[in-house]
Amino acid sequence: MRLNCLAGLAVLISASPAAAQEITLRAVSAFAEGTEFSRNFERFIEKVNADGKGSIRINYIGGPRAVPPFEVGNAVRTRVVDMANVTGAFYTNLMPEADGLKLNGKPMSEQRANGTWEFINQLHNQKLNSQYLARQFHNVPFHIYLNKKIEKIDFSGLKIRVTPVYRDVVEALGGAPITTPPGEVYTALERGVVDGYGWPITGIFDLGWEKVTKFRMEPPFYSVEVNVLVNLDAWKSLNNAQRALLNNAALWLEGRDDEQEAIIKAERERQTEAGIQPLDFGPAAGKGFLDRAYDVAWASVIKRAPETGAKLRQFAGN
Ligand code: 173
Repeated sequence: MRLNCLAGLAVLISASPAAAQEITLRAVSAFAEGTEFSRNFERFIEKVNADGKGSIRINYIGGPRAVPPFEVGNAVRTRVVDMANVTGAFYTNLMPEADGLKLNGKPMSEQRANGTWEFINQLHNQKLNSQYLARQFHNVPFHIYLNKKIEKIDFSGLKIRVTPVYRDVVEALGGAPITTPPGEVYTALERGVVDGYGWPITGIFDLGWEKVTKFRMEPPFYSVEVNVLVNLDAWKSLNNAQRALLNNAALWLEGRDDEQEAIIKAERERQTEAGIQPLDFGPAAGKGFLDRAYDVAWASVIKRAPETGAKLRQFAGN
C-alpha cells in the first residue's frame, strides 16, 4: 500500500506541468570566476536558482576557461551557451554600437524609462540574437594605469594594453594600443610588453595587478558596462512566469550598482596603500582629456554605425 502510494506520487510529479516545464540555462562569464565583474552575476544566479526552484535553473559553467572572452558574444548568438555576463567591448565585431554603451552613464532605471534600454535591446535582438537582460556598473569609471611616469596627458612612446573601450583615446593621445583579454595583462606588464593598461577603478587586486602597477592616471572616464545577455531562442522558449522571474532578478542585479560607491572608495584607498600613485594634472587638463575621450569614442562609433550610433548618442545626451 505504502509502495503503491509512492509510485502513484512519482507518476503525478513527473506528469505535472510545472515539473515538465523546468528549464535549465547554461551560463558563462567573460570575466574570471569570483572576480569583481563576475561577482554580482554569480549572486544573480544564486538568486534565480533560489527564487526559481522547480521552474528555472541556471547552470553556471564558469569564466574564460570555458569560453574565451572575445568569443562570448558569438557563443550567446549561436546558443553555444544560453546566457552570458559580458561587456559590449568584447563583441564590437558583431555589434559596433556596443562600443557606445560605455558612453552612457545614466542609471538603468532612467535608461529603462526613457527608451534607451529598448533601443539597445533591439540592437541585441538583431545583431546578437539575444535579449539585453541587464546592464551593470553604470557608475563605475575606467582609468589608464601606467608604469612609466608622464609629465602631461600624452601617451607618445608608450605601449598600452587596451580593449575597444580604450583603443580610440589611447591612439588619439599618441600611444600604441595592444589588445589583450584580461587574462594576459599580468604577464604583459611583468615582461614589459606594455607600459600600462586600461581597466576600471575596481578589480585590480583580484588579479594581483597591484604588484605590477606604479601609477593611476586621473581623471576617471566613461562608464563600465557589463551585460547579462540571454540567447533570443532560449528567451522565447520561456513561459511568462520564467521571463518575469529573470526580469525581476535583472532589476535586482541593476540595483546592486548602489553598492559601488562604497566599493570604489575602498578600492582607491587600497590602491594608495599598495603604493599606486595617482598622476593628476589638474582640472583643466582633466577636462581636456575627458572632452577628447568622449569625442573620439563617439566619432568612432558613429563612423561604424552612422544612424544607430547617432541615436545612441542622443540617448546618452553627451
Ligand atoms: O579592460 C577590459 O578588459 C575591459 O574592456 C573591461 C570592460 C568592462 C569591465 C572590465 C573590463
